[in-house]
Amino acid sequence: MEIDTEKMVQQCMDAINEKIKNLKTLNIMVIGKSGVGKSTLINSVFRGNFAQTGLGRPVTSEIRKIVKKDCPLVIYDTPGFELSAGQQNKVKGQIIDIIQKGYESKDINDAIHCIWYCVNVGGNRTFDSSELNWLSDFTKENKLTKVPIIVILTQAFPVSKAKEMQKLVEKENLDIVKVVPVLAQDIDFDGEYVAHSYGLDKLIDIMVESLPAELQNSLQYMQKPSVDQKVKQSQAIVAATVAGAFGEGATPVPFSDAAMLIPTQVGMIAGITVVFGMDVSKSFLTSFVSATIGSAGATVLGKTIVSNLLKLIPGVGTVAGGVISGATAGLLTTALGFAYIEIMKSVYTGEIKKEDLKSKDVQEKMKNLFQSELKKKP
Ligand SMILES: Nc1nc2c(ncn2[C@@H]2O[C@H](COP(=O)(O)OP(=O)(O)OP(=O)(O)O)[C@@H](O)[C@H]2O)c(=O)[nH]1
Ligand SMILES: [Mg+2]
Repeated sequence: MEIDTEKMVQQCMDAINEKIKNLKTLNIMVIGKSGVGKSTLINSVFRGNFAQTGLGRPVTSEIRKIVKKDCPLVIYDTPGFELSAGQQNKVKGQIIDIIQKGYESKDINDAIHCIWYCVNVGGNRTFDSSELNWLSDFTKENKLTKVPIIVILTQAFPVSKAKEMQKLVEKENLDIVKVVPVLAQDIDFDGEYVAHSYGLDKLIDIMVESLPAELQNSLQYMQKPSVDQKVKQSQAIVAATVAGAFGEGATPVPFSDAAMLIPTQVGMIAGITVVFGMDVSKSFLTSFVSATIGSAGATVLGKTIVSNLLKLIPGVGTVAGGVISGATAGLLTTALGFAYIEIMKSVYTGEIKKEDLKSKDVQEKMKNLFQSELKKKP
């Protein structure tokens, strides 16, 4: 069984598209008074300028559903949310209705998975207790449906005021997941002073903790601020791949059939690419594959390449019996996964430009990354 670089890269591209298509839809309900910064927050957390794709489709008089084609994210926005006495209960009822319907559908793609309840910290606005009362009533109605509620203190500057408000909300002991202060965008005070955005990565941490396993990839695919969570989820993919394919009881792979490892590795690389939400081209993937497990045009994981690679793994240098054990195959796959995560991270943070992947420097870097991972003792 043989496979060449080009074929492997094509398989990666196909797997990436397939995985994106199969992502479950993450549904978030964003609640908060007009002007608190809901749209700004949504656009800072998720790629694709969600809150700017028009006003969304009105679901009720107060609630709009923002959908983007081929995107595993739906935002329910409440642009007209005011807390005038008459309106309070009406909107609450409408929101509960939507949650209830999703809950009853038993379809994960239709359920509301998370509520962002946004309260503005603002410069000199005073804290409005009616917001807390509304939230307190709402949590009671959410008793059965148990949608995780995150209270987000928006435009959280000055920090001291945000902290004060955080304590105030926490004191209420509401049935919520967390209170998190967030400044979604920098505030520039006439060039004299810049308050830097903060808290978005913390919000992602809380989301990761609150969402079920089936939605973690969708969240990572869409979220922008936390590269740490992308890395974490990618590492989990590597671990699951290796445990699944080469774990306890795995049959050794005959040396001549080293290409049998490829489909597993293709799935893993595709999974990591999706988590980073990055558009990768064939040439990008070709650069990575040739620098690590193959060389351009050559057969990937051909006998020679494998035996050369195996020499790098401590204690495996002399392969007996012409087979690759499950442990060795796992090691090879882990090294490949970790090297790919490093590259994705570097590209994501702008440390390396996508176009530079073909350059000699970066090729060398990838090769070294992979080989130093191989040399790590399990
Ligand atoms: N610098 C800075 N400005 C913000 C931030 N959040 C909101 N703003 C500003 O506050 C104003 C209102 O923000 P929006 O995001 O439109 O508020 P909204 O809650 O979506 O308002 P509605 O759609 O009317 O309900 C805009 O001028 C934003 O630029 C932030 O984190 N940093
Ligand atoms: Mg808005």
